[in-house]
Amino acid sequence: MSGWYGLVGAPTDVGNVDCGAAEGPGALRAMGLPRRMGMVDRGDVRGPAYDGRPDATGSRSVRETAAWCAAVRDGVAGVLADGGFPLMLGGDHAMALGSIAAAAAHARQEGRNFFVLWFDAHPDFNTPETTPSGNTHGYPAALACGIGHPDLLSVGAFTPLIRPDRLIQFGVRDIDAGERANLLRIGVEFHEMDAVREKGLEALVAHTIARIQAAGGGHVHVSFDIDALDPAAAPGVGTPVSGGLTPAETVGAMRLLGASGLVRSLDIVEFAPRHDRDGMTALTVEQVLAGFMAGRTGQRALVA
Ligand code: HAR
Ligand code: MN
Ligand code: MN
Ligand code: MN
Repeated sequence: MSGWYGLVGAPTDVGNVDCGAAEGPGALRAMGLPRRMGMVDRGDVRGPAYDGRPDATGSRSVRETAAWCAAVRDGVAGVLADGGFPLMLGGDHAMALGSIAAAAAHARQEGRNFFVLWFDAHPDFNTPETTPSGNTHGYPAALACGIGHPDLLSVGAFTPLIRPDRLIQFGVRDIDAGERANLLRIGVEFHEMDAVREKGLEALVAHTIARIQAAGGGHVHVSFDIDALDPAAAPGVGTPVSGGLTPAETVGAMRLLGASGLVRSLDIVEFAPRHDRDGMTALTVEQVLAGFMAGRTGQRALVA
């Protein structure tokens, strides 16, 4: 198991005009998070500026999103190739197309099953046909499953990057009508907040880990959108939705994921420092990450 974390920053909000996520990586560095957590900072990837003009499909900044995602893909692939554990720090959630493209290719090369666990208030399962906004940060989970704009699908070396029954979502509570139809048609497992309240996040995640282990294990990529958390604990996001995850249950779930030894790559996206209050969101993010890392350390001690 990789002993070092390679931070790849993606300072952009190309997926949603001026939502503030471009300032995320710089703010977390300024607060000293990567250093405190002992990460290897591989710096920021770069890409073009936002151009909000919709194309013929109604999607905004597709070319710019594709360029950023390709840079993220290469940055994350570099960490994996060097034997590290990539932490992609967004940036908006469109960037997950890049990290998932890298993780899926790595999993395939190593002969592992590939799973994605998606923590988010939003399923990000729109296509150009269903999007209400044209914002590409509403697309990445659908793109990973092989549906959506061809110029974005081409960021991956193959498509779909993931079998739809191997994408599992937690905490979703703001689902557009057409996007819900997409999820049901493609066959994605998504746990809305009422199910999380009823069954408990940790129980749901433990069940998912057991299911993955029963399928022979694999490479699990966790894509964590900070707006999955309740805005009371994490107000620093561009698209807050009330009724979200508590920090305590999220830390517990992330600890389980770390301890499972299955997770080999991670995104933390949509941090918008301009909407934060007294550093609350940054602190919550650090706790969530610390829970994950502590779980992994324990797992390493167990197998040592
Ligand atoms: N579903 C809406 C759209 O597609 C809003 C998507 C918001 N996405 C994020 N990431 N903040 O989850 O426009
Ligand atoms: Mn590897
Ligand atoms: Mn998202
Ligand atoms: Mn979201």
